[in-house]
Amino acid sequence: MMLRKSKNIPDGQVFHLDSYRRIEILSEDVVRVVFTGGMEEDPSAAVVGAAATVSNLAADTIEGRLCIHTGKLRIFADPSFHIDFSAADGRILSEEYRGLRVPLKMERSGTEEFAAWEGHDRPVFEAKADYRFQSVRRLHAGDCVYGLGDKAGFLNQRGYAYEMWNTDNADPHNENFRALYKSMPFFLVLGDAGAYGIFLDNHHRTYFDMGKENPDYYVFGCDEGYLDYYFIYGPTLPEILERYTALTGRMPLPPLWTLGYHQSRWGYESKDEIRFIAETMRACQIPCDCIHFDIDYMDHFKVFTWNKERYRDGKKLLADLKSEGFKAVAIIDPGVKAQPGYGVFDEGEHLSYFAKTPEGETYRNAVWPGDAAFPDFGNPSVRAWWGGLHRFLLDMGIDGVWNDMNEPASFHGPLPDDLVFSDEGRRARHADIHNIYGHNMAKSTYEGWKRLSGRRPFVLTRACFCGSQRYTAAWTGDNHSIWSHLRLVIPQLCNLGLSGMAFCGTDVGGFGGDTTPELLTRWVQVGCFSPFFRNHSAKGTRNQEPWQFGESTLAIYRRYVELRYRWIPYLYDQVRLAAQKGWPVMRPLAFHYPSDPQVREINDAFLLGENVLVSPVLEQGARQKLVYLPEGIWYDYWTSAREEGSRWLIREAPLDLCPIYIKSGTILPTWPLRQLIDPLQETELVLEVFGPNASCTHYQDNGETFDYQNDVYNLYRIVADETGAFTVELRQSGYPQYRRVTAGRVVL
Ligand code: MIG
Repeated sequence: MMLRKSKNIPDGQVFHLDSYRRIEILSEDVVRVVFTGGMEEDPSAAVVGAAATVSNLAADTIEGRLCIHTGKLRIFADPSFHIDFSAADGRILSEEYRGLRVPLKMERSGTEEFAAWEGHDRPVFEAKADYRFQSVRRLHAGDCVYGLGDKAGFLNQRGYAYEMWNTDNADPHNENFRALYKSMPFFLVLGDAGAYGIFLDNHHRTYFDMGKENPDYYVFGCDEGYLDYYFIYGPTLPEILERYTALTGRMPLPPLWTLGYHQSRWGYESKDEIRFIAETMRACQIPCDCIHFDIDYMDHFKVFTWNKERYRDGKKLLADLKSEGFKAVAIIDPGVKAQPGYGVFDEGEHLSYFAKTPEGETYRNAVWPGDAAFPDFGNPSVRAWWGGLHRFLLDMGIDGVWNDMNEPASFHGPLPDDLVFSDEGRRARHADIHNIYGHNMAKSTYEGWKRLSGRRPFVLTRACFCGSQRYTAAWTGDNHSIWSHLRLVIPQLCNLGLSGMAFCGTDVGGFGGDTTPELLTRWVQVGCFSPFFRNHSAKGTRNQEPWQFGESTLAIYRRYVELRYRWIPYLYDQVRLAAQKGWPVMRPLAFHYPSDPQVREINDAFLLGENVLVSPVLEQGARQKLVYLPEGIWYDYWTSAREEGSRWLIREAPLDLCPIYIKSGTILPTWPLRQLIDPLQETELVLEVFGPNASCTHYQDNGETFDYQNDVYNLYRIVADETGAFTVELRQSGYPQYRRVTAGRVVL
């Protein structure tokens, strides 16, 4: 047995229950529980944080029960290895369920074969015998469960069962899906005693039943790997996020242009189409910073090549786009066309960098280029090699990289479990590293790009694991142009944000199927507030660029993209908080109003930062919206009407209106309207002041380099009085300052 204790942990903070079980006290609020069953410990893909010294630690054993006090938490371990947690004042936070799992005997009468005969899916009966390692923990009345990555459905995941196994499933995503592209085995429980989080650091296949099999408890567990989890106390959700991301890392500041509007489609099949999109975007005056290049730009879908026919003169195309102010993001899939004579394949073969069958042959499966080999991203040398291949894209004039198909997906059946990969120098089976394949690919891309360019990289990924926020933004994959998928946007992005993935978005307008003008309109009203903002759609579906549905749709679309562009400084401030504290940009109301039971299950509204509440219309034909305002005073963004909180109200919401409320006491920093983001041009900050004694902290830098790490940035503290008159204080100055700070609007 090999012990991999947490970084810097003093011996006195490690409690061995027996030779296979230990508890590590990482800080006053964070506790790690490791039950290896004698297995060798895996390297963690997620954890980068180290332990702190806990000065007021005390432990005693009473009647065989170990009790550890940290000052904030009490941790108990009984002789049957039940682990319980309570707050320092004795309130129980989370305790192990005593007794056997008792799946509810839900009646399932009728012969399912008959239904299957007509083509109905057989229901998956999750109730399964105990996992090899598991923790069964009590659910208390009123507990809500959040997090768990990109799982489809509602904000509160209580009552559903999930699996962590990165899965590309093209069927319309629904709340009954057990797995999707991402594995983020971290959840938060918000209950009456406060909130806590649990991160199961196991990148094998894992299971989470959040009270489906029995409403009295939840279960998380695994049959492969072992139990290694972190209990993270709050009691508030922001504190949990801060501690969870201290452990697994935070998003780095992205290039500022990536917060702009992105236009994409699979596929723009030629350079002429791309040029047309760029020209029309400017002609229609839709602010836009980036065009995505999907797989058609490649030569026969070979990664790190260029299609010299349909995308002839690629360098010129990209240079022309640049001169019009567009950035370009290119897609890269993991599958390398298995074709002798193709440099990337030959080199990977020569270096033995591809996954092997147990017999030692390079494994092949079909993806877009046909037969392909799969790089072994768990090997640091493979990551360095792959990262270096991006030199090709950089030299062409590409600005960012979009990683797709990295679950990994394959056309001829799934990759067999026993394929040979590696996990940081150790031999591993595909089943062992499947869930971190996308994570390691994004890591390789981020690190390669950073090394090659010296600037902030932009990576976008479909598959990921906990900790991937250190390298990449994420989008939610192949949604459809259906209203239920518009309704999915808020809970899915809020839960991704609560899982540490602050920089995320959905395909605006829907990827599969034909969108409608009304759906697209309502989608952009949500999309313009999502951290990553891209309109993307699939081949063969109706085109959904903003101008496709005539003048009136275009006018509304433009209005919301323009709002986004004016709000870039505010948005960037929220992104900086994500980089500093791990707080999501798009937050459920419960994040800031946890003691208001009304908000714990709000699926149709969210907070952008702390003080902007967005409550979009998500139903076809609806022209009113039922809005809940939490405690305090709020201002209607459009009419400046002052509204009392702690109540529901009905807001008129014609097709061109998305209800937005700003909390009293807020200053929104904005920029004048532009067609693209260029921080070097911004010499004026325009403030929108809501309510008396409002304030904000605003951050400014060049939006492109890592110079901010050497204090090349400004931090403004802006405070208004009861009349709205404001003063600006510079807390840090290391970058050319705004020449003017003006009040564009004062609402009292
Ligand atoms: O199976 O590259 O989710 O965004 O346009 C299709 C083509 C493969 C799936 C991605 C989608 C992308 C598409 N890809």
